[in-house]
Amino acid sequence: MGTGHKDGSAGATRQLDAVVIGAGFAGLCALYKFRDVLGLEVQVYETGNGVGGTWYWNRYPGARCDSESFYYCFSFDDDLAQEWEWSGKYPEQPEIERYLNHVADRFDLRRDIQLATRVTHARFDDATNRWEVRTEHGECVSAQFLVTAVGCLSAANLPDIPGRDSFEGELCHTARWPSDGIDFTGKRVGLIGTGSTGIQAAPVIASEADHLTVFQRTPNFSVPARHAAFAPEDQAEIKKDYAEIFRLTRESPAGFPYFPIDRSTHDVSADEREEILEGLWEEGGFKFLWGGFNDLLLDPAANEIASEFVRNKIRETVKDPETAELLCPKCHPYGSKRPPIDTDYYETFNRDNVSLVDLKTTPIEEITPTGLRTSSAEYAFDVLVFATGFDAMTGSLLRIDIEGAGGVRLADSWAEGPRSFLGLQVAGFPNLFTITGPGSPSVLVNMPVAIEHHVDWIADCIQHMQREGKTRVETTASAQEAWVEHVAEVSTYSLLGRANSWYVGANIPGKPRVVAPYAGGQPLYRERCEAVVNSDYEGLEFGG
Ligand code: N01
Repeated sequence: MGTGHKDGSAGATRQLDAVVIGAGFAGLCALYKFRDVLGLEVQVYETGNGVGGTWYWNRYPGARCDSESFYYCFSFDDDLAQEWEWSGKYPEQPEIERYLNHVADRFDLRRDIQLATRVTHARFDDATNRWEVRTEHGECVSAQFLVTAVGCLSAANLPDIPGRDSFEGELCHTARWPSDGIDFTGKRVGLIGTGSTGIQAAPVIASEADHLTVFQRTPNFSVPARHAAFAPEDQAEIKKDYAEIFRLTRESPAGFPYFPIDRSTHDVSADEREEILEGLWEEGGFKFLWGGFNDLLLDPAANEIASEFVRNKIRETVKDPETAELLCPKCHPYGSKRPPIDTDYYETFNRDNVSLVDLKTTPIEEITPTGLRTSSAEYAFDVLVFATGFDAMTGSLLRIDIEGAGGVRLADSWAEGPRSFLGLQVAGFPNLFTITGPGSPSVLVNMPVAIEHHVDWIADCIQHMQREGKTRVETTASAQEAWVEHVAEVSTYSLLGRANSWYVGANIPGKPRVVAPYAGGQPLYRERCEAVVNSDYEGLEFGG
């Protein structure tokens, strides 16, 4: 389809079929599918100096996957799945980055990826039905389709704490970790944040530093990962069953190769319940969330039983009862904040060189040149680590100035919170597709599974347009409205919106409170996406 030149030289604007923003899991998958399967001319722009997205940026100590390696990967190519060897259940960041680099090489993707290039603007031209895309380097290209593969958790949130820039030691956000690392030996370290990242980082920092002080605003429920290396026979077993494993990931509620058990918490006796919860705890990982009782995220009373089970595990593990109580979440249901899984997180608080500060009772007042001052004490640090998360779901999209039909800006369209059709298209923004956009299950599903589903759906839609000779596709305002209402309604049945979490934008001051991911589960979502295709794309309008 494409007619453009690739050298970016002066003269006619380069004409592309698609621009993809981002070269993480989503961008790599999209490039492969659009270029090698559909035959489109595609340019990928990536801000980082390497491919990998999340797995390029998040190099903090302890960074590792918390879904199991053998299904936190691509399923689109059998040979790829058979060839790649994972070292164990939960690989560390460098291994996943190596995997994504292998994918880039294996499918010769690099020639169409421009690294170290941030897309700053994208403007839709109504007259030509094309996007004009500009980069930080002043390049401008024209593309029929704009596909965002920017990640749900990539716009780092560095809270504007008074005095932050006066700190004279080393200050670093976990999602912008220096590539040569930080040497904690002999250092006094302050760690702000106890989400999945802080919980992964704390044990590793504590094992290296002179002293680690963890600043906790909200305690979190964490379940042990129970990481283990794979033996050769484990890999062989997995590979024998790969087709079935991938099928289950596509059919299960959250993209894992298992389902919740078909009983509710109240269907079983107290003893049996304890036995089941104990079994899930011993097995470790996300099964505690997605493979347990089927009412865990629906029924507050059922949830409280699981929550108390985890609290008791914390009390058993942490020797100092006061610290243990501070670590026990009491103000939100288990799973309403994205629960971490960990390796020795609670055990870390039994070390002599680790202390915990409760920011609920003693909030941070300022960062000083030498450390940090709370309402009750002053702390001196050599290194301050911000594990303070992300402007999730919308941040990475809204940091690009996206202007749709009639000059409407995405930031204005979403001023009251994100609005989309299926999390894939936005009314008023023709030919824009948002991979794992807000309004889709995205972060509530094992991400590579959610990504491959979206890339396939978008590719099918583009093929449909090619067949019909159409150059423009846009969701209708009414289809979008109905979907936004459905997403909001479904979220009322789930406990997911109950906490002040990034799921609802509560971690970013001033952000509208909206449950951004679709909480109806993967099967229902896929059914809706398929129904759109089968109804000749009801909810979308084609033109050109
Ligand atoms: O970020 P978070 P994260 N003052 O937002 C605290 C994925 N992930 O980077 O809870 C003091 O969860 C904040 O406190 P509170 C995963 O989906 C995956 O840890 O808002 N504290 C919280 O404790 C995860 O959910 C992997 O009260 C402040 C913490 O900082 C998502 O990324 C690994 C503060 C932020 O927690 C985000 O996790 C890691 C302030 N001003 C992450 N602002 C995998 O392995 C924020 N906090 C796949």
